[in-house]
Amino acid sequence: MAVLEDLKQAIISGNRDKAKELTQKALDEGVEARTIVVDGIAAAMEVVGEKFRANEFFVPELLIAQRAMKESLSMMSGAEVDYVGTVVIGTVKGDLHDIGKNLVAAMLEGAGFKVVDLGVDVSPAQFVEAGKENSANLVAMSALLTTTMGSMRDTVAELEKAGLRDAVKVMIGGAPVTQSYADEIKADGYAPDAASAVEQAKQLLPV
Ligand code: B1M
Repeated sequence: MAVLEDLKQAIISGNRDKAKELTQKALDEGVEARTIVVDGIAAAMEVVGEKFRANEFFVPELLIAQRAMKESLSMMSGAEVDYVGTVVIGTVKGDLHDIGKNLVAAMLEGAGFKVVDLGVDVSPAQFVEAGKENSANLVAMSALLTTTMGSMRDTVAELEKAGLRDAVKVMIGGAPVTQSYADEIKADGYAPDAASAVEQAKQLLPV
C-alpha cells in the first residue's frame, strides 16, 4: 500500500509532521490500525534498528525516528489494535538512564505490543504491582549501571514471591547486562539492542 510505504519512509527519516499526515491519510482511507502499526510503524522501526546495528544510524537518528513513530502511534489510541502481548517496561531502581529503554519501548510498541512504561528508578515492588495490574505477559528491565543490575535479580525474586513468575516472562538488557547474567538470575531473555529486544520478545511470546 503506497500510503504505508510513504509512512514508513517518513518515520525512518524522522519527519514527524509527514508521519502524522500520512497516518491520518491511512486512517481516512480505511486502513486498519493493526495494519498501520505492523506494516507502517513497526516496519519502519525495523529498518531504523537495522541501520543502527550497521552503524549507519546513530543515537540522534534513532531519537528523531522514535519521535516520529510516537506521533504516529499516538493517533492509534482509541483505535482497535489487536496487541500481540502486554509488556511492562522500566529502568531499574537507582538508575536514571532512559534513552535505551525508551528505544526498546518504542520498538516494542511499533511491533504491536501494548507497552506500559514505568519510567526510571523502578523498584521490584513497582514491577510486580504493574505486572499484576496490567496482566502483563512480559516484564522488561533496563539497567545502564553495574551498581543497579542487582535490582533485576531482586525483581525476579519479587515476581516469584508474588506467585507471578509462571505467568510472565522476564527480559533484561542495557549496556552492562549480558546473556550470562540473564542466565544467572534466571531471566527468560536478554537482548543487546532495541531491534534484538523485539525479536527476543516475539520469541518469548509466540503468537
Ligand atoms: Co551515565 N553512565 N551516569 N548518564 N551515561 C554511563 C552508562 C557510563 C558507562 C559512562 C562511563 O562512565 N563511561 C557509566 C556507567 C558505568 C558502569 O556502571 N558500568 C555512567 C555513570 C557512571 C553515570 C553516573 C553515576 C555519573 C555520575 O553522576 N557520577 C550517573 C548515574 C545516574 C543514575 O542513573 N542514578 C549518570 C548519569 C547520566 C546522565 C543523567 C547524565 C545521562 C542519562 C540521560 C538519560 O538517559 N536520560 C547519562 C548518559 C547519557 C550516559 C551515556 C553517555 C550514554 C547512555 C545512552 O543513553 N546510550 C553512557 C556512556 C555510554 O554508553 N557511552 C553512560 C545510548 C543508548 C541508545 O544506549 O542505553 O546502551 P543504551 O541502550 C541500548 C542497549 O543497551 C539496549 O538497547 C538500547 C538501544 O540499542 N538496551 C536494552 C537498553 N535497555 C534494554 C532493555 C532490554 C533490551 C535491550 O530489554 C528489556
